Amino acid sequence: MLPAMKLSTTLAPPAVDELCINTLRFLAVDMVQKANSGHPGLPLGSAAMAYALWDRLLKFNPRDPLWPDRDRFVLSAGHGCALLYALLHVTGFDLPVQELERFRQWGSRTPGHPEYRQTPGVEATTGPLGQGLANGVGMAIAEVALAARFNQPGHTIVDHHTYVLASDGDLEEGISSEAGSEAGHLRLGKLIVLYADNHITIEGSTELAFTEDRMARFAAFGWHVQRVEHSNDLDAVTFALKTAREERSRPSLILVRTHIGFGSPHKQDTAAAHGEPLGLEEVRLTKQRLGWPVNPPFHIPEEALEHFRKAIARGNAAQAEWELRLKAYAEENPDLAAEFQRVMHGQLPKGWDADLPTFTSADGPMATRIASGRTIAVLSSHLREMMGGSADLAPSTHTNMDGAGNFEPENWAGRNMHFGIRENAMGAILNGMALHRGFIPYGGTFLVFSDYMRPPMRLAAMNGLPVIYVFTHDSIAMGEDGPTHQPVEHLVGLRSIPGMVVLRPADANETVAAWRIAIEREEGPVALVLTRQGLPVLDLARYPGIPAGVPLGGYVLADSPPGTRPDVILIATGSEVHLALESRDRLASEGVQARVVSMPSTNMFASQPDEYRETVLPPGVPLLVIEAGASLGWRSYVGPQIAVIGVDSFGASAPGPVVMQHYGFTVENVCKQTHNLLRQVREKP
Ligand SMILES: Cc1ncc(C[n+]2csc(CCOP(=O)(O)OP(=O)(O)O)c2C)c(N)n1
Repeated sequence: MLPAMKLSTTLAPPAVDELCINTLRFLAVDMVQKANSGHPGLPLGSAAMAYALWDRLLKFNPRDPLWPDRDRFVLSAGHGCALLYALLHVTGFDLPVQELERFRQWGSRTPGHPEYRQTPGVEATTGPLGQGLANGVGMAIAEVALAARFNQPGHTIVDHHTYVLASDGDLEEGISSEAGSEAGHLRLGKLIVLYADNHITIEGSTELAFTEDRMARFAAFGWHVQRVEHSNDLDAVTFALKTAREERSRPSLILVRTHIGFGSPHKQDTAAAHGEPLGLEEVRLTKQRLGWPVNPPFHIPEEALEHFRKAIARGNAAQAEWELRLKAYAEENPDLAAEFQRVMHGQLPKGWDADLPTFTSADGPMATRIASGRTIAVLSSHLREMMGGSADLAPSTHTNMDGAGNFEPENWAGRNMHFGIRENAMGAILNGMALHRGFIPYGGTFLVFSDYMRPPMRLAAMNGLPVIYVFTHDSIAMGEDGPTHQPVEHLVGLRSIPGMVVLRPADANETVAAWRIAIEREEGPVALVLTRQGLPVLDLARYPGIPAGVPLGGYVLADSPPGTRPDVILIATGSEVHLALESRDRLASEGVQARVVSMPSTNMFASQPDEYRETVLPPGVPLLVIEAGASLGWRSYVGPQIAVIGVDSFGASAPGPVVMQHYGFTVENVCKQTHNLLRQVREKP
């Protein structure tokens, strides 16, 4: 075993620093021990380098955790959150020690992994490894883009860094390569990653599975890389951080050799320190070894607290100085200053939706991806804060903003982002941009590849981040590319994410309405699910209910004759709405009166009051759902008298209409299924 004490004494920092670092270490250890759950190893090993950053460089104000020009700090290795909570408490955020004592308990502000909005000072929800690092890339992108837009000669109001503390797991996850490559390409010089290189993961040594040269890897991505031999060497860590800050044209990786469970006589440098309490006896031994009183737990020496709390004065002063700068800026640039405040608060400007298009049947057939592209063109001319792109599919997803320029190192004012074929990083970068604030971030790909982006989408929903996804090629109707490219289970999968609004518009006008919802939604992400194939346009002259109906999630598009109760209700989404309308006509000629309900968003429909839902779907009227996606979900969703024409197997390679025909998306089949359903209902009411 490594001679732990020797390391700490040979590299002993000055007394107050050591006191502070040990305060962090043992707050974390005591939190985990009291909860009898959590991860003490990373806090013990990384406390010193985190302290160097927070004490000597990080620009933050515990009294105003959301100060716009603060540095961002993301603990990508979210399992080490006891360290973050300790830092937040001692530096004076609104996180009393009682909250540390309630680590991982019901209703506490110290959940098992950091959760955005739960704890002041937590910049991002982390825990799924790699995501935080990529969030950091998004934040750094937001910073340079905001600076490019708002800073004026002689007036700098956006100027902060993004720091990430990452672990082996973060770097093992593929997303770190996606995001690392993108960050290097973009030359995000104000992104600094501290990598806790402790050679240990859950199963044991990193020798088991992680032997590449990490520094060479990041250097190859275009990063500036440095190595610090010991986390406890505060001066070396500080020097590396300062060097990283001076490096303006490359993101920085600082590999810091840390020792998991530092100080623990029996667990240091072993996986046993990673994810379980040290145990009372080992806590005692570790405290003794590092010269810490065994009791009471949660001990914070006054001298340490006093030192940490200087962060408040520092933060207040830094913010006050920034506010003066902002004032001077506002005097010379009143419009820009107002705009800065507006975008940072996520408010929409007056008239943002003034020129939204209305399409007529003469515009059809039109794919909803095309309608979306046209809508983006209008929206982006009013909403300068729209920034986004696609994972190398812009010509197909129609996500490019004409005239908005490319976001690239030579032009950080550009708004069209090129994520490369990196969906996972794209999602996490969008999250980072939303977390940073100042933008309406969006990203596009084929619906089938939303799978590659599921982890960050889940976090966007969990964090309530207003991120917009543009998913095109939304069903088996996309055709020839075959089952690998034909989404089936994706709609139900997306709908199953709590807080995710999924909208699958039926035509160009529903698409405009869907975009309006996406832009206005502040509480969470929106997935727009769009067709590759052309669709008839539902003329507002004939279907005036569309603009008001779409925000309700589902609405009556075409009804049975006035005064009659429908025999059946055809519920359809997206492209299948047209099939429902055609089938309704045919059914009428066969003596069956059908109502057509367009349901672009099941989630939004589900959140309407019962009275409304019952006017759309009166109890007792049989339902036939038509959707080119997995049928799962529909039955439980709308009730017993229901049949579903869906896709419960993978698709097939052939022209889209042929595939649709083979899978039963035909007027004939809809009519046949309707008759079957009505028969069943009659026989078994
Ligand atoms: C995507 C993802 N997969 C798996 C896990 C479970 N997990 C938590 S920590 C960890 C690895 C721990 O190793 P390391 O990242 O080096 O952290 P340390 O041991 O230094 O605390 C794993 C696999 C996770 N949090 N996220």
